[in-house]
Amino acid sequence: MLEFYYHPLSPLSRRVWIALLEKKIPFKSILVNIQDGEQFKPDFLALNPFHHVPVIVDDGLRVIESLAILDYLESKYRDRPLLPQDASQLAKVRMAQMVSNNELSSLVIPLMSETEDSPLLGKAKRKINRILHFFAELLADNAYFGGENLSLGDIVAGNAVVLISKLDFNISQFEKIEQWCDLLMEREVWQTTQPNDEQIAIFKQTVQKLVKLKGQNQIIDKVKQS
Ligand SMILES: N[C@@H](CCC(=O)N[C@@H](CS)C(=O)NCC(=O)O)C(=O)O
Repeated sequence: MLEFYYHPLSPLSRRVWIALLEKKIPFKSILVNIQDGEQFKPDFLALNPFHHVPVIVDDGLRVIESLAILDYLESKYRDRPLLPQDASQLAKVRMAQMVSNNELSSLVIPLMSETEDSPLLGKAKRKINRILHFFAELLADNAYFGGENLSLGDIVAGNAVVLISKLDFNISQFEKIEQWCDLLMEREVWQTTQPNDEQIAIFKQTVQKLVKLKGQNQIIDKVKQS
């Protein structure tokens, strides 16, 4: 059976977790306790030398990198497709996925670690505004990025936007985005995988600790490039 190495509070693990459940692929989950540094143990490093979750092992094939895993699952398990066939719908799904991955994901860190008066926090929030405007335009009158059906674009972007809405960022000024988040959260799979407020508070503390440990430089660089 497919093995899924994950941590429930890892947003990038949740991308894969949601896809596995939405596609109803049978899998065995294996918790990697990244809060206790389990990802640095030799057994796990043999699976992913870059010490990140998620990882899957399927039919003897090891796959790392959440986006590569999502493509693999989509290509191998054809039932309940999460990518549209139509070229323009596919372009929208991929744009949502890539903008979320390349522009939005890193902004979750300043939201969790910076104080209210921090210029970095202000900059991150302004960029999140731009991204949510773009997502609202991309969704237009559709329920999801790819039309009427859930897609990988919704899984990758939705996972980040729902998390942001639970942090210090009010999405209510974006009516379309709020409706789309509500639609996602009506799905059973999203309710199963969504961390509760207490878990989000723990995640926030962990991120703050990591930021202190690694220093601010990496975050500053990422937000400055934005
Ligand atoms: N590019 C990777 C990044 C994965 C990643 O950064 N995972 C985090 C959790 S969200 C992690 O494992 N952190 C622990 C560590 O890096 O030591 C992917 O998309 O899968």
